[in-house]
Amino acid sequence: MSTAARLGIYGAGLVLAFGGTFAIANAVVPDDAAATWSQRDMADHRGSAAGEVTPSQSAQHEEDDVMGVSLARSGFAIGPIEAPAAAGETSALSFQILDRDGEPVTGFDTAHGKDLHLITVRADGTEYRHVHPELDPGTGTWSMPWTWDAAGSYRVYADFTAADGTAVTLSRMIDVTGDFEPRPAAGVSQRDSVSGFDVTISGELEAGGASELTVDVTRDGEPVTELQPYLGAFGHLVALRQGDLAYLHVHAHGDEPQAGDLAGPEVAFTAETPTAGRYLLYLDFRVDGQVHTAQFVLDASPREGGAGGTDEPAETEDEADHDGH
Ligand SMILES: [Cu+2]
Repeated sequence: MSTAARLGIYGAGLVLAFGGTFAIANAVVPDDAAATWSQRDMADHRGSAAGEVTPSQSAQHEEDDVMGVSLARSGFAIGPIEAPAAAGETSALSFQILDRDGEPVTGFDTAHGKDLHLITVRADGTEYRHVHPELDPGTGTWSMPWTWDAAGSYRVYADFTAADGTAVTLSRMIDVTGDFEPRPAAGVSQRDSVSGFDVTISGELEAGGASELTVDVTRDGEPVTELQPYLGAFGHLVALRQGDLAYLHVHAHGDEPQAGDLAGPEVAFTAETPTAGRYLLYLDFRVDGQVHTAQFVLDASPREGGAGGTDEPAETEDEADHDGH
């Protein structure tokens, strides 16, 4: 038995012997010992959850510094979100971005054509929305009319660039009451059909680096070449990590298009994928002034898996029937 484990039992004995609270145990245990225990606990939890850890699983355990899973970062915080409590009710959705002093922030920098991008998604990856609330510059309150279409737990992201140029994505969870029907986890999907458009995404996500992704838009089997600029590009792609809904950096290729420019049928992006695992992707694109959203699900391969070897992982059925480009 390790010293730390013996100390642990000794600590537990103290609690029993003195009938004390956890606060007493903490008070008599040196801080460094407590730190050792919590590290050991974390290691135990990983081991028991994953069993024998394979290289590909260990890639998923790599520490990463992702955006969008915290309500505070880089000196900013997203305050409580006011929103309709139940599905189908209409009122305002509103919140403030707060600075280190807890004061509402009233000055922002424009990025992708807007001062703040609001993304909402249900915990199961459905009910995605990407919208742009209005700022009341007097109070720092962002708001817009709002109705939830379905009950459940949602993550609400605020993606903005502060006046000092810091790009931040903060989020909060919010529960919406009503009849809740969770959807089963989505499988890998590289195609979507929305409003008569067929959209395909190609490219391989690789953990720990930047991956090139290309979307291809057709309508009735014909390439769509009338993609209009939307949010500073010919499409806006958001990627969320399944499991914690971390928010990834995705950049559109090319210079910012001007009004009146058209493009298509292909649009290229670079996505930074922190870990192996499954990712949910949402593409907003605009044709004839209408914005449509296509959804995809991709798996990121572990970094080690592709290094140097020629043995590619076996193709899934979905990939096998997907003609090369
Ligand atoms: Cu936006």
